[in-house]
Order: sequence, then C-alpha cells, then structure tokens
Amino acid sequence: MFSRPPRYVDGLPRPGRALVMGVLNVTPDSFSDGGRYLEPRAALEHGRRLVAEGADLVDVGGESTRPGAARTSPQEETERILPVVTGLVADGVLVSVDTMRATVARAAVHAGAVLVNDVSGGRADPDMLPEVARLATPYVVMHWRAHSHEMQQHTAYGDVVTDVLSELGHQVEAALAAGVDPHRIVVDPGIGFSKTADQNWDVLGRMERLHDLGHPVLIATSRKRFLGALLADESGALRPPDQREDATTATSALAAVSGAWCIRTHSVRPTADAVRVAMRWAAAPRQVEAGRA
Ligand code: PMM
Repeated sequence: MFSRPPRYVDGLPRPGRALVMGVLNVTPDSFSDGGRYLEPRAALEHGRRLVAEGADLVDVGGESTRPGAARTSPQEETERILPVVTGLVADGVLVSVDTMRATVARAAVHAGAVLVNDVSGGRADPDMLPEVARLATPYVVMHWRAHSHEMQQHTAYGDVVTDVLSELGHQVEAALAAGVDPHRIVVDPGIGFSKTADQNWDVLGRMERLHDLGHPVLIATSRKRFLGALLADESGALRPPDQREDATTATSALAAVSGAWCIRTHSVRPTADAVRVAMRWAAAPRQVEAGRA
C-alpha cells in the first residue's frame, strides 16, 4: 500500500480537490503555445481567460523548456514575464513563476507571485535554493537531469521509477539543507524531461510511489510529445500538440484520482472538469453500505 500525500501547501488554496494550474508561456518558441502571448496585452488576456475557465493558479514562464530549446538571457526572461505577473497580480490572480533562475524568481515574487516553479529543481542555478529559502515561497522541485538542448541524451535509467524517486529525493534534501520550508515543497517527476515516451508512462502508471517522498505532487502532461506518440497515425506521424487535448484531459483525471495535488495544463476548462470528476469518483464509499447490497 502507498501512503497518501500531504494535501496542502502552506500559503496556497485548499479547495479539497487537485488544484488546476493554467500555463501561460510568454515565449516565442514553446512547443504548443510559443509566440501567441509574447505581447503583454495578449498574455494578460489569456491569463484572465485561464482564470475564467477555472485555473486556481496561472504559471507564467519566459523561457521555453521544449526539447532542444536554447536558453534565454536572464534580462530577456525577466522583461517578458514581469509586466504579465504584475498585471495578473493586480487582478487578484494567484501567479506562479516558471523559471530556473534565482534573479527571475526574486523579481516575480517581489511583484506578487506566490509560487516558484523550477523545472530544474534547484540544479540549474546554485543561487536558486537559498533564494527560495529567503523568499519563503512555495517551491516546485522537478526531477531534472540536464538543460533542454541535451536532456534527451540523458534517458538511461535502471528502473525509471526507482531512479526518479531517488534523484528527486536528493533534490528535495538539497532544498531542505538550503533552508526551504518542508511545508512549502512540491515534487514533480518531470514528465517529458530526460525521459522516453515509455519511461513517461512507467512514471505515470506508478505515480503513487511519488507520494513516498512525503510532499504534494504536481503532474504536467499537457499536450506533451508522448501523447502525440501514443496517438500517432498509421504512418507514424505524431498527433500534433493542438489535437492532444482529449488525451490531456484523460491523463489529468487519472493523475487527480491517483492523488496529484496540482495539475499543470494548457487546457484549463476540461482539466478543471476532470479533477472534479476524479474527486467525486474517489469520494464514493469503498465498502457496500449495510442494506444497499
Ligand atoms: N513542463 C513544461 C514547463 N514547465 N513545470 C513543471 N513543474 N512540470 C513540467 O512538467 C513542466 C513545467 C513544458 O513546457 P510547456 O510550458 O510548454 O508545457
């Protein structure tokens, strides 16, 4: 039997279901929405739309992490996200910042962001963990092996689930050692990061094991390539990102019923519906009540 994860993160909402995090990439090159929201006004409008559709948090990112992506300069990354973070915070939106850089995290938190989502889980920037400890914000530690331009060269595992748990466990230990509050740490297995399609499915299929780390779990499968591969046509051509929505809804429901604390998604409305379905499904009594057999 697996243990259930902690259900809450200090300082964030507790709606009694998985939280829904809407993705807002202020980048020219993200794999599914790159270039659409580079203009701050378009980004703000989209952020508001995500909230109207049911996002509990909006995750604002200024650097693409798609496989093969080159890095953005820290200044450029900050300039992309700051007007968007500031605008959404002014509207009362709970904003998360998707960054691997301490300086960008600090600027966003000073502008009102309430969560730092670091896909490198403290590994890309040595200043990140002490900075998050000082900022005292909730922090997503994602399993990470290498930067985007080379991450798919780092997919060698013994047993992928055991290795991801162990490596993620070390990243969490480093965060704790730097002074990050244990009640503010979230873990994420990094679906699509240094993992083949089959390895992503192995991690998802056994995602309850992640609860053994003792922290709430965030899952982000939205529109990712392994869904495109599963749904490839007869010639082997991947299903394109904008036609992976139903698959994303299915993985969101399964992740929520498996105890995910938060689902990160581009398509908020179906994911928000899926987590409600999952919650209701999981709430059904486990035993037949007397007299109803
Ligand atoms: N994936 C992407 C970006 N940020 N953050 C977390 N915590 N987990 C993820 O798997 C993750 C992430 C991939 O890029 P996208 O923004 O285009 O989905």
